[in-house]
Amino acid sequence: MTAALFAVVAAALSACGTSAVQGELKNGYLPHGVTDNSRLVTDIWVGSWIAALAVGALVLGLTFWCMAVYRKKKDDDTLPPQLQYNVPLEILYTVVPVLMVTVIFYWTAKFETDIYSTDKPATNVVNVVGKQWSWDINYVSGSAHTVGEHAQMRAGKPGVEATLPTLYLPVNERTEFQLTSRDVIHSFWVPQFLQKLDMIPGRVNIMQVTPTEEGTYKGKCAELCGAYHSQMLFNVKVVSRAEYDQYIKDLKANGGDGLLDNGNNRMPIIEKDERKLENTGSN
Ligand SMILES: [Cu+2]
Repeated sequence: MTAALFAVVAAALSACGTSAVQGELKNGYLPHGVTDNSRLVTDIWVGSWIAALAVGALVLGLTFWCMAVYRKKKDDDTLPPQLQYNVPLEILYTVVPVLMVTVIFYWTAKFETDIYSTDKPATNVVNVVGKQWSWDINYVSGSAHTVGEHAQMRAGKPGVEATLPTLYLPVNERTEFQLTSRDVIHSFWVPQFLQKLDMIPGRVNIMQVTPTEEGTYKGKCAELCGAYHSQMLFNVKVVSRAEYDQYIKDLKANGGDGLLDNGNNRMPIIEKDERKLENTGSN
């Protein structure tokens, strides 16, 4: 049964042609990932689904098989063999799920450690600051900043998207995001990065990412943070190093010189975490 299911899934996956819809099935309907972590995230996502579907098919298959084979027959009032209080069976019921959870836990912990590792040196450091209901961006490495304004979506009127705060990133360079909040808990989420991290008042959370494809992507707050949470949006532009340097230069010439102070946050950053921002000089 399991082997048959794997064959079906494998056939479905390998049959993926150029069609966009089938391509999405191949990624387990995740958005197309655009960082060096995307392959890993997609693999654990698809692998988990295959394992879950295999277990589901096995359990449902055995259930229906029992219902069909051991159904009550006409004029047969004898009870089938009763299997309750069967110790070996009960041990099996316990050991198998524990093994399954252990495997899921092991791989999740291993992948998560890899994906959120901050061991490699980053060539670009950005302090993204969440606030009700927009984003301030401190380009620490370039010593420049932008101040986000709460977007008025006005029931889907066109053109608003272009007014959203835009985070620029150089392509194929490791960027370290130092995530802070001015007020309540927010969450820094670029869906196509396939990973996100909370922004906690008083804390500095760190996530490193290497965007591998130039383009414009959507960013959102992923933590319900008040009345206009749904309008807490931003754009991400992944550009060449030259374009990035030009952008920072323009920013500095147009009032965005230097960094915004995290000392203005409603809750000061706790001492232990201050060191994470120290090298940035933004405090
Ligand atoms: Cu928020």
